[in-house]
Amino acid sequence: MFTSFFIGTAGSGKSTLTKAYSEWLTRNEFNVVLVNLDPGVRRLPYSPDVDIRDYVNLEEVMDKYDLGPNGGLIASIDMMAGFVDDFKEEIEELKPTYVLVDTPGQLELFAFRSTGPLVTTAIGSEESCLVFLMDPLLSRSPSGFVSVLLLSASVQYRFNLPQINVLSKADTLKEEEIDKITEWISEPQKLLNAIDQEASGLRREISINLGEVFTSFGLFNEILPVSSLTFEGVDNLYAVLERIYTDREGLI
Ligand SMILES: Nc1nc2c(ncn2[C@@H]2O[C@H](COP(=O)(O)OP(=O)(O)O)[C@@H](O)[C@H]2O)c(=O)[nH]1
Ligand SMILES: [Mg+2]
Repeated sequence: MFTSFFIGTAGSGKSTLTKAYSEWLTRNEFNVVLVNLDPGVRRLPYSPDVDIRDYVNLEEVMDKYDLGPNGGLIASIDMMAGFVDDFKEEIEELKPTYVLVDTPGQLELFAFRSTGPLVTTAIGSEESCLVFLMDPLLSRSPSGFVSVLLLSASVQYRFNLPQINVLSKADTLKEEEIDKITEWISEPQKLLNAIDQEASGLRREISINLGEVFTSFGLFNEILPVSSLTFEGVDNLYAVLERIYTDREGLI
């Protein structure tokens, strides 16, 4: 069982990529289970096989504890922890080869509360990987891209699992923008040079020091431009995930 957790800021394209990747896997005759972990989502682009909303209902939580939407979401996510065993059982009964987990809309609710790491540990397998979606709009400018890398590093630090960085909605970027961003990853000095031109003072100093931090996180290894609309890069995503899963199996 190979588990991928799709994680990223609100609107970065997690649910849509979960759907696109499952379609790609199904087309290639793999056995896939789709898991929705967002208790507050009203409409999903796919129909989940396992759904947190069957266990925790946001509207009911809001009514029961007299909470607004934000408080209700936080409470719902915290409650999720109580159902991880049932959840795991439901997934395992379906005997999937691939498990795709769509995480809650707001990254911070999942990543920065205790539930996130608890759930990835409980329902993940030895072969688990995080797929971190980078917002294309923010990734276009050098300083915006540094912010995105910081967020990715923060998630990696929090979960301590193998992590792939995906440049999401690649179809919304011009080819030269994709080339520039991939170049920033393969040749970090170019990112630092671009920051040198864009930022000044303390922000510039900090960005340059961050270069070393990103290197130690392995963030300058690879970024995968992927579009759920055109399916560009989805085969690459599969190849990179396979490489990670195979490498891990080799370690066991
Ligand atoms: N053009 C384009 N739009 C996308 C892509 N992926 C997602 N979107 C759109 O971005 C919005 C947010 O996507 P969603 O998957 O709900 O984001 P989530 O909050 O991270 O789950 C929706 O309107 C999607 O249709 C993509 O690859 N290309
Ligand atoms: Mg979503």
